[in-house]
Amino acid sequence: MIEPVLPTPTRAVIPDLPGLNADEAMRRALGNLAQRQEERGSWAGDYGGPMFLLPMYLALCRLAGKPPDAFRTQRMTTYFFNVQRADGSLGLHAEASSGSMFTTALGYAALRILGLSADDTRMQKMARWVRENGTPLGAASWGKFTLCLLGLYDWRGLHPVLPELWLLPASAPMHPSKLWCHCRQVYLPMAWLYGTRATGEIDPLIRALRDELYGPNVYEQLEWEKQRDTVCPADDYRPTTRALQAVNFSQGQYERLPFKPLRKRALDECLTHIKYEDAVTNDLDIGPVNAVFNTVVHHFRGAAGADDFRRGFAALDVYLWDGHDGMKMQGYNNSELWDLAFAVQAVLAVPEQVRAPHAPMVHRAYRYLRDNQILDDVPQAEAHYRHLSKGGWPFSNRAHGWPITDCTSEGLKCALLLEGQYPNEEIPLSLLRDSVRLLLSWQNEDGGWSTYEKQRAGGWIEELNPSQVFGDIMVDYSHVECTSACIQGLVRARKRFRGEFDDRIDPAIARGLDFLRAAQKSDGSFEGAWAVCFTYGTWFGVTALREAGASTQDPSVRAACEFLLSKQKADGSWGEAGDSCRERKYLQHEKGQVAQTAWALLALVRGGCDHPEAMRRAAQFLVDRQERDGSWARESLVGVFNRTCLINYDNYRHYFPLWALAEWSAAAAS
Ligand code: LAN
Repeated sequence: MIEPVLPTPTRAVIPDLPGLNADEAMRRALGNLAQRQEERGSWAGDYGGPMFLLPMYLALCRLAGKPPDAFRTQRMTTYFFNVQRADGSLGLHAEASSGSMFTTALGYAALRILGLSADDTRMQKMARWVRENGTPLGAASWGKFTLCLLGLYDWRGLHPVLPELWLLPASAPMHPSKLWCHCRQVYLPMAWLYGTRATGEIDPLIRALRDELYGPNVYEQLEWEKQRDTVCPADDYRPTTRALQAVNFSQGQYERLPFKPLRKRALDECLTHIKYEDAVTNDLDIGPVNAVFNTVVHHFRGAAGADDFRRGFAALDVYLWDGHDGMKMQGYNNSELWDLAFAVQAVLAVPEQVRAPHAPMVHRAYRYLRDNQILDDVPQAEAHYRHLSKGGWPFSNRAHGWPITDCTSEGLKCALLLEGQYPNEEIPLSLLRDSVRLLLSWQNEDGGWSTYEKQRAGGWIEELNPSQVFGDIMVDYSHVECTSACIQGLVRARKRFRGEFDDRIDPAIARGLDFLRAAQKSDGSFEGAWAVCFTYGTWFGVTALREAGASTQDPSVRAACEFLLSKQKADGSWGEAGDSCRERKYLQHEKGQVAQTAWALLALVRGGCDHPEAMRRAAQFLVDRQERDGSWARESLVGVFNRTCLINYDNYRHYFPLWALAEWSAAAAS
C-alpha cells in the first residue's frame, strides 16, 4: 500500500483582530495545535517539575565517569539556578513553596559534579541552607540512598532494603509484587545496590563535598546507625509509623547476621527482574528513577553488565528535556499518547466547518494512536508480576510498553471516535476488543480502577511507606480519574459492540459508578490524584456520571456543579493551588489558571449547569487569556503525583481551553 503523504503544517500569520469570538479563538487554537504537532502525529512537551531526578541522573554520570557534554552541562546548570529558591534551597518540585533537604543536598552535589565551584555565591548559599537545616542527615530516604552511592552518606545510616524479600513466596503479604509498580520498580534496583553496598570512588571531589555538606571534618565522626530515622521537618510528609519502625527493626536484626546464606540468590533474583524490566521496555524502564538505578546496577556489575549499561545509559537521553528554563530530567520518557488522546477529543469537539482545514492533523494523530497501541502481552508475565498488556495504550509510546488504565480508555475513546475515517489504515477491530477486555480485567474489587494493575494489597501497607516525602506510593489504589476514564471507555464500547460484552460491561459500569458516588465528598467535590486537584477530580467525576446516563438533575451531578461554582473567581476563572494536593483540601491559587478553568467549564457544561452567566464568564476568561498565535502562556504546574510532587503537563494549556470553548459554545448555541 502506498502511504498517502500528508501536507506538513505551515506557520500561519494571524492578524490581530479586536473583539475575538469563540469561533475565532477555536480557529486560532487549532492553528496553534497544528503548528506544534510533530511529524509522527503527537505533541511533544516539557514533562519536568520534580527536582530529585536530574541529580540522580548526574550521580549516575559521575559514578560511570560519563559527564554530560559542555552544552548539556551549561543547560543543566542553568536549570538548577533557575529553580533555586531565594533562601538558596531547592524544593521537592520546581514551584514548591519551601525547600527540601532531599533535593537541595542532591542538587548541590549535582552542581559540583557539573563543575561548579564551592566558592560560587549561589553554591555557598545552597550549602549554607543544607548545613543550617540539619545537613543531609535529614534528607528523605531516597536522597540518603543516592548519596550512599556517591560516598556522601554511609550505608550504616540507612534502614535495610533487603533483596531477600524477592525470595519470599509471591503470596506473602510483604512480597514486593504487592506494591504499586512504580514503587516496586524503584525498590528493586535499590535492593541490589543496598545488598552489595555499591559505592563509587572516594576521590578529592567527594572528600570536599563531605566537608561542604556536613561541615569541616564532621563526616568521619558521625555515628551512622543513629541517623537512620533522622529526617528534616521539610522532608517529613509521611513520618515513620510504629509499624514501619517494627519492620525496620526486624530487617535491621536480619542484616546484622554475620552470614546471610540467601544473599547471593536474592541478588541474582533481583538482577533477573531488573534485566527483564530493561528488556520489555526497550531499556526505557517504567519511570525515571528505576531507569537511573537499573543503569547504576549495571555499572557496578562491571564487565558482566557492560552491554546492559551501555544500552541503559543511552536510553536515558530521552528523559532529558531542554526547556525554557534549562535542561531537566523528565518524569517519564514523554507524555505523548496521553496528550494526543485529549488533543484529538478537543479537536473533534469543534464544529466540523471550523476544524475542516485541520483534517490532516487528525489523520496524523490517528496514525500515532494506531502505531503506539500495545500489540502483545509481555512474555512470562506472571513470573514477573506483570498484568496483561495486549490492546492497551501507554502514557508515552509503544517502546515504553507499560499499558495504563486511563490511557487505554482515552486511547480507545479516540479510536472509536475516528473509526471508519481511514479505511486503509484502521486499527484492527480485534485490537479494540482486546482493549475492552483489558479494561474489564483491570477493575478492582471496590469497583474502581487503579493506574497500571489491579490493587494487590490492602491499604494497610501504606503504613510501611518508607519514602517520607511521598504519600500513597505503596499500593495501586482505585482513583477517581482512572475510574471515570474507564467508565467512559466502557460506555462507548457498549455502544460500539452492542450485545458482545454487555453481560460484563453493564455490571462493570454499575460498580464503577458506585465507587465514584462513594468517593464524592460531602461538599460535592471529587478529589483528584494526578493533577490539581479537586477541580481536576470533579471534572472527571461529573463526566463519568453524565456519560453513564445520570441526568443533570442527579443529586451528585448538581452537588458537583455547586461545588465548582462556589470556587469560581471574580474574573470568571478557576485557580486551585498545588498545595491542595498535600493538604487534601481546596486552596485557592492567587491567580486563575487556564487549564483548571477549562476543566471546571467542561464539568459545568456536561453537568448541565443552570448558571449560563458563570459559564460565559469562564469562556470569556479563556478567550482573553489566549495569545495572538492561538496558544496560551505557561502558568503554574497543574500535574501532581503522590500528593506532594507537582509536574508539568505543558500541553494542557493548548488543548483543554480549546475543548472547553468547543463544548461551551455548542451548548450555549443549542
Ligand atoms: C504518572 C504519569 C501518568 C499518570 C496518568 C496516566 C496521567 C494518571 O492518570 C495515572 C497515573 C500516571 C500513570 C502517573 C503515575 C505517577 C508517575 C508515574 C507519573 C506522574 C509520571 C511520574 C510518576 C512517577 C511515580 C515518578 C517517579 C517517582 C516515584 C515516587 C516512583
